[in-house]
Amino acid sequence: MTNKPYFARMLTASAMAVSAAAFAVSLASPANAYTNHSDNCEGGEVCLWEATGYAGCEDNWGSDVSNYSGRYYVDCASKTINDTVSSLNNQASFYDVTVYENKSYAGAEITTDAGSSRSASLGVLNNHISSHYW
Ligand SMILES: [Ca+2]
Ligand SMILES: [Ca+2]
Repeated sequence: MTNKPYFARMLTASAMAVSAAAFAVSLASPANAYTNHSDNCEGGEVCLWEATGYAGCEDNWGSDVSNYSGRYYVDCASKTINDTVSSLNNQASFYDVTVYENKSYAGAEITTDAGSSRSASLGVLNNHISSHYW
């Protein structure tokens, strides 16, 4: 996998964003660069991996997803996201993201701060996440 959340990569991306945007893009909309369910784990997204340590199948979302059922990893078309996520990375600059045990943001929950990740610390939610909310 090439989508590991190195802090160096994040810093580089931030520096590039500042210089490239030249403040033309509103800083009040930090999440507007994401692309849901794309090939890459990008800024403004929560990136989900099927295995611990940011390994295995991966998917990425910049918006809320109320039900993982029926959704599949972008690079593993036959692998369902529901109840299989074991690590994640919050690539947002400002927003915390909360993952939930059940669909519709219900059940046990764990919040991950902006710019933080969980390599193997999802606890009871390991292989049980079914929705996430920004
Ligand atoms: Ca898993
Ligand atoms: Ca679940």
